[in-house]
Amino acid sequence: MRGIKRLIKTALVAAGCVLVFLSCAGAEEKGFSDVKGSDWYYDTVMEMSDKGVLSGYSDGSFRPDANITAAEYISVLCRLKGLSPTQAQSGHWAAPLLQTALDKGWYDYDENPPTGEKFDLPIERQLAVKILIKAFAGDGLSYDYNTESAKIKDFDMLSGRYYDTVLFAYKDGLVEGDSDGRFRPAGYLTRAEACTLIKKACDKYNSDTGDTETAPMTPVTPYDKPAQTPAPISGGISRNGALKVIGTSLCGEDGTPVVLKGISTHGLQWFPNFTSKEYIKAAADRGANVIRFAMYTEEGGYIQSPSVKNTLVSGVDNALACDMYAIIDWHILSDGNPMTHINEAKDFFAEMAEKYKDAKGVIYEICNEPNGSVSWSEDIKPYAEEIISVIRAYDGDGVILVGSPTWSQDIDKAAADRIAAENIMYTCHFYAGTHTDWLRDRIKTAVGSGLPVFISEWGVSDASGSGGVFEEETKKWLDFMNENGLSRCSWSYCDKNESSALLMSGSDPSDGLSDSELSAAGKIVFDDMQ
Ligand code: DCB
Repeated sequence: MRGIKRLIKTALVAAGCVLVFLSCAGAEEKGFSDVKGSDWYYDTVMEMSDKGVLSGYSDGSFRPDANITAAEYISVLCRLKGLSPTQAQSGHWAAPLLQTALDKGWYDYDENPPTGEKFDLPIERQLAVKILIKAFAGDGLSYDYNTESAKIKDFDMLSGRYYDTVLFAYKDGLVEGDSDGRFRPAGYLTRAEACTLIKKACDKYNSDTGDTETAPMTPVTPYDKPAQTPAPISGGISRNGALKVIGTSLCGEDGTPVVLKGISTHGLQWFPNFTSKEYIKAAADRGANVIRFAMYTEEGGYIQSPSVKNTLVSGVDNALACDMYAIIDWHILSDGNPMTHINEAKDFFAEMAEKYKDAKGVIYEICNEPNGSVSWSEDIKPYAEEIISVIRAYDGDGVILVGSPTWSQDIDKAAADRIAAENIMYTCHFYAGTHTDWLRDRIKTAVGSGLPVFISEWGVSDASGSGGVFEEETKKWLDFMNENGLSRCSWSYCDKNESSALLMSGSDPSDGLSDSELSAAGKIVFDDMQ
């Protein structure tokens, strides 16, 4: 019977029927009891099993219609890419290989913890595609956001963290929607579908054996515009005093336009040490005059762990002591509708506004990046109006920043339906590897129509926070921001192992930021502050 020999050979034994994965090929017997020549996946399943990429169960079946589990799917890809197992936390048969995949950054801890609790659950389609793309295409994915997202009927169901890999997979033709054009991001994959998906990637990237990394597909865009002289850094709180918004400009207390150039922390729940006075001073010494404190609401942030507020407060106090403006960022992200936690937000901003009403350096950012099925006029604007009135009850004139749909890119929607309040600005966020001319054009139009814009988060990477560094596109953006006097904070002041991080892993800037501690991103960002 098909599979029995292989089962013994590979010694992957468990009670009952076991899916067998092989690292070396050799088609011996043909056929699975439940895969017929007339099945749409017949050729693919046979080809993949002949190549030894995957095999069936010990009872001779392939179970094409069963959902593939995380362990099955990921270990197939690991073998295909020739990864070796590493020491694992769990005793699960797939744990050593999955540990390697985790270490390689194919997926994040929370998506499939090494403790194994999700190993035998069906893998979500969006995660499966992400892992496939990470395995075959690496980082630095290029695609056109508008073209690809338009192909997906249920795009608003796609979680933001899968955005770049899934859109890239659409661009490369690895994924097509179902007959209704839906991707069903949180749905599962059958084993036949997984087999087809993996085969498409093998064909596309021409690597069906255990080869190593493929070159990152970094877009090369010609850029011949001469470098602009950077706008001068405008000094800190002691020089500019309390900020106010005049027309489209952010201005100091005396009405002179100022440009804030600085940094955003990563999630405070993960990088609390970056709120220390020493770390903040290190950034100030490199020229930053603003720091944004990204207090995530989800992903282990404020809603689950309210004490992260204390981390934020100590960061804000330290920034003020370093003469830096401080942005209090209510960092919504995985739940893209600010209305979900409006009550918590009201309490939080009431407390912050009361505490900082007399501080000249505090800026409130009330919703980082709305996304998914959220409407400017129906959700964000009413949310903002409520929060602004809460803040204004204590702090009559502190600057307030407001986000917009599509991760704070839809400032055109805000421009068309503005909030009636003083001293507010609208945020626009960009990532150089993802957002290009079209977003600069949108900002230009919005500012031209009188909208005050603040870039409270931007990165040299793609929209996932990794990929790149996209130097050419970053340069275009820096020129653009300097020409237009836009204030900005770069994502992110941390040492996470991702290309948007400004510091090299393991950096300790408590005694100042040395050149060798700056990542490629950090060099670009801090150079712009000189
Ligand atoms: C924003 C978020 C920010 C996120 C960065 C990069 O999200 F405001 O929280 O940071 O941009 O994606 C990333 C970190 C990762 C972390 C991840 C989840 O760098 O280390 O694992 O957050 O906490 C954006 C911005 C734009 C778009 C999508 C996202 N976009 N997004 O245009 O599609 O999905 O997170």
